[in-house]
Parts: sequence; C-alpha cells; structure tokens
Amino acid sequence: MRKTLVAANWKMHGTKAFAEQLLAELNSGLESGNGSSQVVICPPYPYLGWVADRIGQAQLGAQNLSEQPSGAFTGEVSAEMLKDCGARYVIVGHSERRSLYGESSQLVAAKFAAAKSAGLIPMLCVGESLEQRESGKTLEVVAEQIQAVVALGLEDCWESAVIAYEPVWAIGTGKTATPEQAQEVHQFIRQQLGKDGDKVQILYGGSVKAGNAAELFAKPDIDGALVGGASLKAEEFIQICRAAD
Ligand code: G2H
Repeated sequence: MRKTLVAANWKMHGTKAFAEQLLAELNSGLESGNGSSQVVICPPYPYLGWVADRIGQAQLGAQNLSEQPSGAFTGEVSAEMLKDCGARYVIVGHSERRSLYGESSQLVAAKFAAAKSAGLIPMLCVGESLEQRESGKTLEVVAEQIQAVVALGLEDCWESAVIAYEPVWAIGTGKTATPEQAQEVHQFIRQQLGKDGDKVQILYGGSVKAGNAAELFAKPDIDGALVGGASLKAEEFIQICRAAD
C-alpha cells in the first residue's frame, strides 16, 4: 500500500516573516490531523536551513539542485549541500526549469542521479504542454521524460523516488486536469516503470486546490499532490493534506 504525500512548492515566493507566519499556522493545523499522509515543504534555497528548524512534523525538500557534486559552478547548489541543510527530498525537472531555464530531459536525468547518489529522494516532474496534449502527444512526451532517467541504468532507480505528473497547461493557470485525465497518465507512468510501477508514489500537480484535491486523490493511481499557489495559504494547504489522509 502506497502512502500519500503532499508537497508544497513555494517557488520564488515569500520572505522570512511570511514563512514564519505560514509555518506557525501549518504546524498547528497539521498537528491536529491524523497525519497519515507525508507532508514535504520545498522553500527557496536561502530559507532551507531556517525552515528545517521550524518545520514540525513535515519534511524538507528543495526545488532544484546541480547535477555536479562540487566545484567551480557559480550559483549552483549540490545535493550534498541540500542534505547538509536538512533536505530529504528535491524536485527535479519542474516544467518551469525545463521551459524557462532550458533543462533538457538528459540534464534532468543527471540531476535525478545526483540526488540519488547523495541519498536524497528526487521528485521527478513530467508533463506535456497544451500544444502537445492537443496534438495527441501526451503519453509520448511523458514516456520520453521518464525514459531519459531509465536510460541511465541506475541501480534501484525507482526505490526512494517520487514522480509528479504536472501537465504544463494546468500549472498556475487555474485549469486542473480532470481526475480522469490525470488517472490515465498516472496509470501509463506505472506501466513505464515496469516491476517498480506499483511501488512508486505518483503525485499530481497543476492548480491543486482544496476544492479539487479529494476527487483527484480518489483515483487509484494518484498518490498525492505537488502544490504551488495553494501551498502559500495555510488553511487551504491543510485542507489539501487532510484530503490526502
Ligand atoms: C505546479 C504546481 C506546483 P500550481 O507547478 O509545482 O503549481 O499548484 O500553482 O499550479
């Protein structure tokens, strides 16, 4: 039986004062739930260590990492550094990294491998653009993004790894994939993972809110959510976590 997981991706939002208030509200709200689902908070890099000290029962994640272990790579942050700051998870290949910062599936796969070798749990994001969906290429695009990781031939590749299906057209747009659309792709992803398919947590991401979380989580292959905008509102994020419990 897979556990449900709800991850907050704060993206490049907030200040310490904002985060302090948000975490205080989240901690008291999450404490009173039954806590059966895992909760991960992914703040911006500079706040990682600071959030780690105030995170309560949730776990810490980062939003990105370097594919390099160390060296002269100005502005980059290694997997080891993230671990050192208390992170257990790291998002790799978010569509904003792929589209705005030109991260190819091969670079994303290298980041996935870097996370694994440092003992972090990578949360691999995959998903199609609107144009790709409308031209019937959704499954092809998702398969290519997954296969780039498979091609590395990592030992225990999907053991301690999470996948997030995030259709690009649903990210921050207010449009959510229907539970049926998401379920179809989640099921396909499990098939792509072969014998590991049943074990891996597959999250849905893209305009998840308190109002649509429960119907998404009711689908058999949706194991939780990667939440952006709604994770910046304590009350709403707590409701999403509750829906996953
Ligand atoms: C997708 C998601 C979080 P939002 O990017 O990764 O953001 O919930 O704002 O669509």
